[in-house]
Amino acid sequence: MSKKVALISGITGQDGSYLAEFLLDKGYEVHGIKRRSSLFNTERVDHIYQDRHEGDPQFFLHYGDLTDPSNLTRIIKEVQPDEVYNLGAQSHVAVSFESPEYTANVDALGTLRLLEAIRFLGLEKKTRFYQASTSELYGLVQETPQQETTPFYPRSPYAVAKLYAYWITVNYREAYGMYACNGILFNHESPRRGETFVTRKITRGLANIAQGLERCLYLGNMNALRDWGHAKDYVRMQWMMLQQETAEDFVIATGNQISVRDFIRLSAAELGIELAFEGQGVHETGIVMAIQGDKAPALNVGDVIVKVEPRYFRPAEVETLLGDPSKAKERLGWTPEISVQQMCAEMIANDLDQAKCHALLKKHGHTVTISVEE
Ligand code: NDP
Ligand code: GDR
Repeated sequence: MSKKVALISGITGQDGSYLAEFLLDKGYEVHGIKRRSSLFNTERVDHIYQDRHEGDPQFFLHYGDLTDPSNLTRIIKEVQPDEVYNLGAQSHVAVSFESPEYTANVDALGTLRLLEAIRFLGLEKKTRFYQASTSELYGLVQETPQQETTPFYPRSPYAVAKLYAYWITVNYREAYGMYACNGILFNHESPRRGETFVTRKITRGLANIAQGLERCLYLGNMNALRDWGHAKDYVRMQWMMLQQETAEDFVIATGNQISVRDFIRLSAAELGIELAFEGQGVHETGIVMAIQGDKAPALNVGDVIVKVEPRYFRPAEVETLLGDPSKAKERLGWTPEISVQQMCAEMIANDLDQAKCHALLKKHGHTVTISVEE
């Protein structure tokens, strides 16, 4: 049987990199769309990139952008993919309030452009399509836990754009008989998570503070509740969804929920720090109560290392999300294998290694700049 060919938009992102590894392990030829950038932006996939001039490469990158329809059509024509995974997006909810039109262009119309390119090229019976839908669609939740039938109520320009993408995917399935489906994924994280999402901001920030590279972590709403899973578990499910007889939409979640504040406590505990929270709202702080071990040499008991900063509050917040993954479990046999505690430990270990490297460089007189702008 000939090799399957997959095309991934958003290959340079968290999920794109894990999915590429997963598909290559399954014997796929993997193509990805990357954006032109003034700096290298392939850090997450560099380790799987092979020199095209050597060996038998199975991994290919194409310059492209979800805002550019002719470019997308050309890539799909060239690649003739069996499976398209649309993971590319302006994926930051807070940023979508700053750039709503761009977010709509990429996240909503970008999805339409890919679907239309497949149809225009006459590939609608060959190419299967996965859309990266999101728990943000539930926004102001109408039912808990959220499942495939729960009504949507998006609360940000990002979520509204993703609502369009969700329905246009359903529409192409119904109108043209395409194998097109939505994975409604709840938050998933990893050491490759972008530095400005809250979990990574916390693990990276606390590791830097423990090593004396930063003084304090500034956060927004610490009461927000999320159902956090590991990206590796979730990309496996993205693939499973495209291997069924008929295309269907699935909720992917762990079925457990913790608050941002709990995630801070978990992360601090991994660093041997006991944190207590005092005050309320914008006056809430996290104070070091005890330190065990030698992972946080730069800290003293009594240090204030977490503060609320109102500029991180969102114009409209999603306070709570909790998914019900029963359909995925029953129909596809999928269960998440990595707990939030294990994931947090992995993220802290990764960020502590980096912080230690930076601290060592600093000790030896090198200039170390830590980017903290979010
Ligand atoms: P990331 O932000 O890590 O990655 C987004 C990817 O999209 C990057 O490769 C980025 O490129 C690319 N991209 C951004 N804009 C464009 C554009 N105009 N044209 C082409 N590519 C573009 O996201 P994740 O990996 O975390 O998420 C993957 C998808 O899943 C996204 O669509 C996200 O909205 C969705 N999702 C994510 C969840 C999560 O918890 N992680 C949960 C539910 C849905 P570059 O590297 O150049 O910036
Ligand atoms: P989210 O993830 O908005 O759920 O979207 P994020 O990690 O950005 O926020 C989660 C919750 O934490 C609160 N929060 C903060 N968030 C950030 N980024 N920075 C802060 O300083 C901060 N302080 C508190 C937020 O208000 C929010 O309630 C992610 C993205 O990956 C989307 O693309 C995806 O669709 C959804 O998850 C599911």
